[in-house]
Amino acid sequence: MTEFFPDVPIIRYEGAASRNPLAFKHYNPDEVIEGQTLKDLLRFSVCYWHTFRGTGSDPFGAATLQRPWDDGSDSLENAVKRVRAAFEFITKLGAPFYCFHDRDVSPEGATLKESNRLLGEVAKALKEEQQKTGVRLLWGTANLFSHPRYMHGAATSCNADVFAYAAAQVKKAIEVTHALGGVNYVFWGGREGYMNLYNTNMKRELDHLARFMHMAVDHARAIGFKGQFLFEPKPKEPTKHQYDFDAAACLNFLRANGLIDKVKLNLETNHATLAGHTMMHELEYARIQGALGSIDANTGDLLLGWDTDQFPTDIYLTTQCMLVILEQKGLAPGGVNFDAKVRRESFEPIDLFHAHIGGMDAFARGAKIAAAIRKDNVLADFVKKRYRSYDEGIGRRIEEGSVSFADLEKYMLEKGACAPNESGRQEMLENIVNQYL
Ligand code: XLS
Ligand code: NI
Ligand code: NI
Repeated sequence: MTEFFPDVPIIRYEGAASRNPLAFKHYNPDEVIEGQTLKDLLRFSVCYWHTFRGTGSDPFGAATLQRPWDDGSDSLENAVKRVRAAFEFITKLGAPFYCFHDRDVSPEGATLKESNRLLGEVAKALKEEQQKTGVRLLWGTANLFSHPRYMHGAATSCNADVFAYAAAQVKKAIEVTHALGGVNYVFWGGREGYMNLYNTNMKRELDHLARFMHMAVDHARAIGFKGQFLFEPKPKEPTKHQYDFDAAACLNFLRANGLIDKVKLNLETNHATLAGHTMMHELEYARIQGALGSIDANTGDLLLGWDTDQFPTDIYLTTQCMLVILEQKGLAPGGVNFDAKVRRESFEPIDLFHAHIGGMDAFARGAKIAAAIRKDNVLADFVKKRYRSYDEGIGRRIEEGSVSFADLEKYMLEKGACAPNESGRQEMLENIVNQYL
């Protein structure tokens, strides 16, 4: 089992006092938080695309990352070898799940038939490793954005053949996800958006996207896939206008198209901030509508305006995420997937371990801090009290829907003036939260 990372032992929990960079300081998988082990609460997942297909190239420079097991070729042999390296990594890390796009794990063939065959071959190796290690598939997805055929989008392409090709690709990806026991399937829009309305029929594109999702869900159900479908919001990249801009845009799309009971959201931190929201906002917005399915855990850089997909290390951020996640008792069948990549300067394989250990520790610590805040009810009590005017009297009648504008006018004419406002105490609450960090 130490073929690819010979210098790395199984990563273990050593506690906060440990100075071992290859040990968890906070992620003790067996520790129980609000009735669940951290392992079950967080359901960590390693993403295949950044961790095993990332090269470190950027628009200004070539690949930098050293991946000795990868010969850089598109051969099936190389793809299978990569699977072995990936499972050694995931197992040593102790992550219970992984995720992939079809084209991360297997190469694109000259024809659809050949691509499907290659994916089927690699899936055999994935299945074998899953059985050997007990690692499970959190979600599968299809890459509908890299190949030039998707230049105008996939389900929203102006070219019906491209729509058909994308459908065939997703059909296969769902089948492979099902065969590997995947518990979710993700739609990320990729190029589903547009650059300029002069050449775009927005109505038709959105209708096509809805049709596409319905067909995907129908096919999945027909073959017996019981996993959860997830839609991942992302603004700006790669198109100027993404149809899946944020949680609000995605939920509106799902609701308007009869998909709201079939598809939940997979929320990513860096996408939230690019959309001008905090991750906590996106999580809460989805949660209150029963649509918080899973998360892509990463972080952006406030000084850089693009999707930098960094590993999350900010305890303040993870605490805020966990406050919302604990409120809905976890994410299962979703999980915490590290859709994150090491910097191109962190080019050694060992950097992959440091990055994931840090992310897992940051979330474990955030979970413990959030649980402590929740145990003392410091925020919940304040919020409850803040809205108490709706618990009785006129407020209660407003919430019940038993008053009209005319009733409210009468009420206010009689009363004359509003009850005095009370301070929002934002600074005090921020100070209280800091006491738990
Ligand atoms: C890209 C997205 C992508 C999805 C899966 O920015 O985050 O990685 O998570 O297609
Ligand atoms: Ni993502
Ligand atoms: Ni991203």
